[in-house]
Amino acid sequence: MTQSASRIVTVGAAQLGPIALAETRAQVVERLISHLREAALRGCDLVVFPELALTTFFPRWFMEDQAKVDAFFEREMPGPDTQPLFDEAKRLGLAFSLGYAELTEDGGRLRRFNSSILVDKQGRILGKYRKIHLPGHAENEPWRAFQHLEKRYFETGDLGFPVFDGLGGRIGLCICNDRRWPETYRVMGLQGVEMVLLGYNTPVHNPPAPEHDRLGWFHNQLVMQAGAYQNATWVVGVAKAGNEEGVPMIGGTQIIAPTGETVAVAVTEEDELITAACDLDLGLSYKQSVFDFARHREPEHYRLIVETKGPRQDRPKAAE
Ligand code: CDT
Repeated sequence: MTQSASRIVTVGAAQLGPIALAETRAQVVERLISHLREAALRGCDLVVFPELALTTFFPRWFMEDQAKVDAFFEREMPGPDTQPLFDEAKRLGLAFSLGYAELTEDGGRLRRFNSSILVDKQGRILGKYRKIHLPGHAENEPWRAFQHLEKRYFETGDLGFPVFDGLGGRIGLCICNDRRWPETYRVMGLQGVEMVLLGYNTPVHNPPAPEHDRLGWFHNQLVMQAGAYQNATWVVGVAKAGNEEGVPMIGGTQIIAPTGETVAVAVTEEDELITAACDLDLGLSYKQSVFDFARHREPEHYRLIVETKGPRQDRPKAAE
């Protein structure tokens, strides 16, 4: 039997500890660059940074002054503060993914997204994703210990769940809350995704459902392992962790194989790089057997998934 060349992508999952409100972009970029240098020493091809990796997680505050909100957004990528990150990654021959708040002008209208980009080893932006599953709420809710105003500050992403050819494979992007939804992974799975890169900011405490608080770490691992196994893909989940401006956030940065097994996991809630050599062909046997979608999926019975947003009480027929 002839064997094809192996497709190993060595990944660095670059967990960040808290970013203080007072920290400047330049200071944060220095931390990201330290991760890049460590990743290069450890032989990485790709470094994955968290969601909204350039500032503190600002949706925890209600702000009426739009100028104050916009100060957390990037108007260009790379811009003056992020160019050094692109330059150093290129110098080191590293691809990377980065989450940031994107402010863009579209036909004279300002639009704001919670975005993530994939940058190749030459410093070119290969692809962009804009977060679709925005959690939280849109109005100030002062009863909460802290706010989660993603529904106020961002529009729903308009780029679908894209998969990009890069690093010798098929790479998908999603962001934080997306990881809890099986549709996220399946839409990428149907495009042959081989590695999903995602960053997150997950507070330990969920004000509307404090009974979930003790399960945050478990749910994080549960959903990413399920997404990996059920779609025969690597999943790289990267936290911004620790106590950020008085709000504790989970760590649990991990690299998960298409078997559903976690192969590397962070043990701190600080800046910490974990790495793994990921064989993109490891998912093949799953894609050709139990998860051979073309043979085994039954989409005519899944119509409710796209036809209905919330649960329906009228017991419709799944297929007609
Ligand atoms: N950033 C982000 O999407 N965080 C959410 C918190 C959910 S509770 C409002 C998450 O799913 O981790």
